[in-house]
Amino acid sequence: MSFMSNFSQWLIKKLRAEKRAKILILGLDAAGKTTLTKYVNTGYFQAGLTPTIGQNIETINYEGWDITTVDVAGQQQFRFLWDIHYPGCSAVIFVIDAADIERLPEARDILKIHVFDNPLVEKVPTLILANKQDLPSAIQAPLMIQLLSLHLDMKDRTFAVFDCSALTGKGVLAAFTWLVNQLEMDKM
Ligand code: G3D
Ligand code: MG
Repeated sequence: MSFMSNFSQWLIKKLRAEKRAKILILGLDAAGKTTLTKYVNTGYFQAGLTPTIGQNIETINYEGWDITTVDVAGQQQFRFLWDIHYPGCSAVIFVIDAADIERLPEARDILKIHVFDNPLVEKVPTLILANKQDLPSAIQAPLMIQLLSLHLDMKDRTFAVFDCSALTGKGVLAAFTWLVNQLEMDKM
């Protein structure tokens, strides 16, 4: 059994033990949300997933684990619709394509609207993933924090930025370990 399969089983067990955790995965289209979700789910990379076009909501249900992925890009006029997902959410994961520097301002705008300025998630931990670290041009966490002004905007929030690759799996374990630990602490 591969390391990631072991990891997936460990994660599922851990979240089951914690009863139920609804985790929203937000981010621009093509950031890697579906790939990441499938990776965590199965323990391996899946190429050729159907690209997200327009409004896209995916829900993955495990016995004790409920992940809803929400693609928010280009949906400003429908923003009110996203609000139905936030209540009861235990954590937010915001996925960024760290190799797509051109879209960083857009990612920051969406992060601001849906996370920084969103009172519905102000108390939940936020995991920001600088995804696609397998690509040489990917920006790493310390610079990402500066470019997105996270050290200023998120100073009153529980958050962390992790480098990862949903393609190789590198960094995914560390990131989800942080998230699970936050969920456990919230239950104490
Ligand atoms: P989304 O769900 O956020 O819209 P997807 O994004 O999961 O559909 O991923 C968009 C594209 O990025 C996919 O490629 C996917 O394989 C790729 N991708 C996702 N994560 C990584 C990563 O960590 N590294 C690299 N190099 N690519 C990644 P295609 O070619 O199918 O569009
Ligand atoms: Mg998708």
